[in-house]
Amino acid sequence: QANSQTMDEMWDSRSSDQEHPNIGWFKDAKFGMFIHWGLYSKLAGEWKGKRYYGSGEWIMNQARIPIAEYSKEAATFNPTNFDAEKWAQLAEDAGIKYMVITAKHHEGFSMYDSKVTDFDIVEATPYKKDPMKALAESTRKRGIQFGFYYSQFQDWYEPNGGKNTWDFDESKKDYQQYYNNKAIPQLKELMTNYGPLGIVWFDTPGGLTKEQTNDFIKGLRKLQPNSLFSSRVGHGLGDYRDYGDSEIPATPIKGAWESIYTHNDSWGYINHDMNFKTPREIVHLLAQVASKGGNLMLNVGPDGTGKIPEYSEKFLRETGKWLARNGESIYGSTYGLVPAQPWGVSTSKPGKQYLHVLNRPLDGKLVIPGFNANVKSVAILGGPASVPFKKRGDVLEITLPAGEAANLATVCVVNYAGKLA
Ligand code: JFZ
Repeated sequence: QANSQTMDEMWDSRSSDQEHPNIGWFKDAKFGMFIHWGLYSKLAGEWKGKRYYGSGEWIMNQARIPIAEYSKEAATFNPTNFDAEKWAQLAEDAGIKYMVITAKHHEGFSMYDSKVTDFDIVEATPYKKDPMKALAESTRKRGIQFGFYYSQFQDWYEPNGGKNTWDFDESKKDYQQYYNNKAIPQLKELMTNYGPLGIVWFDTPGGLTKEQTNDFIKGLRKLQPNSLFSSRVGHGLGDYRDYGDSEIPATPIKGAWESIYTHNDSWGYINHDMNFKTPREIVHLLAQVASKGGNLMLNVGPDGTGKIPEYSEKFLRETGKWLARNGESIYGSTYGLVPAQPWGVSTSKPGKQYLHVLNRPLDGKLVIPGFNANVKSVAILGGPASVPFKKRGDVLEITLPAGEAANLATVCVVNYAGKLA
């Protein structure tokens, strides 16, 4: 809907010698938290008594709300429940390694202290504080990489920003004017005032040629050479690939990449969406994405008061408990060498295959075809250091211990010698 370019146009597959020198932490991180938070969070998927389902952050567009009306919402936006320490602690407890939050989404409202516009949380709301300052500190102090989402092209508040077709005529817009006077100066603020950023997450590119995009990137890189830029900066540029929303590639991918998922059916908070993925579903997603070599960035949508939905909090904590026991199979792993099986998926570290049992066979027997390396031992993470296994030619058979029924996903570690081909 929002794209001016297709995924293919947005990405050239790149080889490892072109990788960003700071890509290592990202490849090891595996689990990120995405946060969509803005004025739309207060609207919560409702406008003038009518409900809108999915993508709550798009309500201004969905309901064709004029800027003059939408911007009035800022006067009553007062997120007094926001607590940076709580959010960052939840992320840490969930086993999250990086956080990316919307500094400005398509609605055009700045959720940080911006001198570029008055339409920001400090000047336009009764809250008057900069939540991003606090969040940058709280995450960094816990060793969590912090980053900003910034909608660099779509800005429905600006006469020259992309894609507000209900207040303006798109054909009369001067995108360059918008880039020069809002997007670039704001990105400079974000990359100057919040300490080292792990990521700048661009979205839905438009209005720039490839050459202009290159210049745009070069200018920003000077401010923070270590920050990673998402592929949605456009034209096949950026430091790692983002798949389309809720998409896992079919085959393992070598370069750095990320799958992004909503927790319920929306990015921005919606008060009538209870379709939250369970802890089991989250763990299985994480294992599936890691088995292809990628990161999972899972979204949470805090409400307009700054509260993270109770199910997001509860289910993330349970995910964190699983990771505390099984994280060795996720963090720092690379894609699995055992292809997906009816019982589950695998991840790798040198000399080890981690078998994630997502569907436990009723007889407890795992069959792993094509395991043509010498198996030394098989262990269960957080369980027995040695479990029975047999080799029949290239077929490895493992007998899972009884019990484990409550485990969201049992992980077997196969220690082997030689090369799995
Ligand atoms: C964009 C936004 O429009 C949306 O509100 C949300 O922030 C999401 C994370 O990103 O939506 C997109 C952008 C790209 C694709 C899909 C949805 N894509 O490439 O498949």
